[in-house]
Amino acid sequence: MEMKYSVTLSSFIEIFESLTQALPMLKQLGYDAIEVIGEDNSRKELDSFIETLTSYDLKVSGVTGMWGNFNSMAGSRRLLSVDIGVLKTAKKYVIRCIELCRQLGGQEFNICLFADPGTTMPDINHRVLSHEHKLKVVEKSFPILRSLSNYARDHGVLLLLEPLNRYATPFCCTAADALHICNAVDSPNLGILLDTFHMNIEENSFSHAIELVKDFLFNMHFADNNRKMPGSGHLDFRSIMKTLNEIDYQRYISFEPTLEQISYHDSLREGIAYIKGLENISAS
Ligand code: LER
Ligand code: MN
Repeated sequence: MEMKYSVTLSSFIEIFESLTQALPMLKQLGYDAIEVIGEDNSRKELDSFIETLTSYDLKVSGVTGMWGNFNSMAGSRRLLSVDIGVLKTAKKYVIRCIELCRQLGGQEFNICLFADPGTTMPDINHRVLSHEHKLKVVEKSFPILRSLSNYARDHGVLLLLEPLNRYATPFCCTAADALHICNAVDSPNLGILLDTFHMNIEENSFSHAIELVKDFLFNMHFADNNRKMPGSGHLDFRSIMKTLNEIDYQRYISFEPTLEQISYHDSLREGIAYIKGLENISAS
């Protein structure tokens, strides 16, 4: 199987090492690319960043959307908002990230669907919303997603819907939810990104979820159940890799762990080695 490996730069937020020190280490450990944080950079910063990456023979796989409560701006990026001003801000954000992705030579940008605060109560009883409730909230976004997908297509970038678990946002939580939205939007430029950390909470089965969306699956985020590198927790990456082989997945696997200063070199080394060891796990 022809797998390509990336790591999200958002994983390095707590790490005190300059990028120029971290990049050669990533290359040496077997990473092919990095996924860049979806925030503003000046043209000058971008140019020097691209130069540094190229010098280490690393690519940009894509741009990670900063949604939810990642930072103070992320909260206003709500594509399911009923407020026209907020919607405009969210659309502008997607457009900026598509442009950033194109400038960096990346392939994809992930979208997570957030609504206005108070739309749903934080659910301390761990319930999910009914299919009808989700549909009522998400269907307003279909024309927006269609026009953003067209914009992304014109820039050579794929827009990927990433289902998140119910505690982040309850409107698109499963592969089936994302598939429903993709079918309704009906744009060949809108695909799906599955994240094993969120899947662990929401899906009945890793294999069934991957198989269900195989024609739309253009990126995977890998983290274990504890949001550390694969192999540190109890997720069944054997079955995940086996299913990815079965569907002949040949896109990026982007590791998206929460790294800690004390252990991050070892984690990055052990995690990719563990997954590379499962690369040829038989589909039979
Ligand atoms: C957030 O939990 C996440 O998984 C990110 O990929 C969202 O951009
Ligand atoms: Mn993710």
